[in-house]
Amino acid sequence: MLPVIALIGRPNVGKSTLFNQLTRSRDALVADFPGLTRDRQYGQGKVGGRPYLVVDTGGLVGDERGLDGLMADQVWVAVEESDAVVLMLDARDGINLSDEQIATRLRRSGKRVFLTLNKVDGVDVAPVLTDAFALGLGEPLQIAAAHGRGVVSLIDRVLAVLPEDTGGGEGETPGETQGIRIAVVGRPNVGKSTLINRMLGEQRVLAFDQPGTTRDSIHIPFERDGERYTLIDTAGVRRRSKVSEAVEKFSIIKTLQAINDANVALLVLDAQAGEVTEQDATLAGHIMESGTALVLAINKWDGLDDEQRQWLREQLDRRLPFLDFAERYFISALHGSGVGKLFEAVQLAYRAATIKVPTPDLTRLLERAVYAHQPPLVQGRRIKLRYAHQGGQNPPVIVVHGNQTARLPQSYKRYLNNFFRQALKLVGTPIRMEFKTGENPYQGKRNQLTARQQQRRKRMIRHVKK
Ligand SMILES: Nc1nc2c(ncn2[C@@H]2O[C@H](COP(=O)(O)OP(=O)(O)OP(=O)(O)O)[C@@H](O)[C@H]2O)c(=O)[nH]1
Ligand SMILES: [Mg+2]
Repeated sequence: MLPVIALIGRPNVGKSTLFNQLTRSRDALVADFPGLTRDRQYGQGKVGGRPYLVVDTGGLVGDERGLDGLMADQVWVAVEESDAVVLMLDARDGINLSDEQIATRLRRSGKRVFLTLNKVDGVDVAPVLTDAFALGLGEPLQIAAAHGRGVVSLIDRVLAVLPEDTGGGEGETPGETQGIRIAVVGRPNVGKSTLINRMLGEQRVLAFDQPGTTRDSIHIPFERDGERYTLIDTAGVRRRSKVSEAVEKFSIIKTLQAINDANVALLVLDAQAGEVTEQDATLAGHIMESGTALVLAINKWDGLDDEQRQWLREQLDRRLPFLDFAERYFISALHGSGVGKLFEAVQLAYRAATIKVPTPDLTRLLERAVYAHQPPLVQGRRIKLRYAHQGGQNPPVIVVHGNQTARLPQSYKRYLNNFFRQALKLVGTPIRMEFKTGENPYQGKRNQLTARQQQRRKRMIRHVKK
């Protein structure tokens, strides 16, 4: 399961700055999709091939009351749901009573705490170090989040003590006994439990609970028409007979982990809510970010008149334009209409997500795409795209090799993405495009620089880095 790291600390210590650093690797991957807004609080990152989830929290003072108390409660829920906590201190501000109160509570939580001293750039940390040590959480790791200093060692240290993500997220094929893993996700009350009940109950399926899965999300293997599936249930349903009484507990962390564990996410929306909400869009964004295949189920479609249906369709186009690759299914979990079709949709999305395309075929497609529409000139030189190979599955990763690929405009990347999608008839899965610049035509041809030129070059590089 995707390990979860919570960032905790007083206001202004630099939690959000660190969050941005830790999730930046993913920025590039999702930046291509228009309309997608990133969640400012929950983000995925990857270091050395290991994915993780980071939670940024609001600043804590230590002894909040009233409304502040409620907000602080949220922070402690995040601590509860995480595998490791990074407690941030401010080297400029020093350690104060708030830090001590937070540290005390963290020590009692039994969570793994990584004490981290931020903003160590340009200050004498010696006195603060002593105070920090007195918090009883060991010696703090020193970082300067704003400059990215120490950030990788911090995450390395955290990941080293956390269990490997064996959930089979990105790039893995499902175990033979599990079949296609489907995460049913959505806001509270959209009808996830009813839908799961339908999917399991209506058909002649073999369903059984598999207890002992960590952190409350349960995996329900079953078979339908000779195809194996595993439903990953975040809705808090335990027994089929008790579905109607089950109180749904919504946890974004649990949801994100389920998405990451799944091959296909079944995102359930509530048609009778009359709109696509912010939270729907955020969940959709997370699914995009994780690269999981996607089927959109618009539930409670019964009882809407034509005008309401039309309105909702427009809402979907407007608010979730980046999900144009996913098919929409209008269903009623309550009455069962459209539910059977979801299985075909899931299979289709899964097949698309796990497609294997040989390099010559991909390269031919690339040539066709380039022939139809040339990449632009950059400073008088044409960007050349030479060949493509597949770099992964679920989602399919297409790696395009050429020169000056770093300068390809977003619009051209999008064009290629659409071209491959249409040519390969991929429905229900995002495609991830990576661009690599291969042999540099000027390689080995560079003139030797004189000592003075080298000095100058160093100065310029230093200047540019600032
Ligand atoms: N000098 C220096 N400043 C930093 C560093 N990291 C963050 N800052 C600055 O500290 C200020 C607060 O940073 P944030 O990341 O917003 O702090 P936060 O902990 O998220 O604050 P709250 O969300 O309000 O609790 C900003 O002005 C940052 O630019 C650092 O490593 N060095
Ligand atoms: Mg912040």
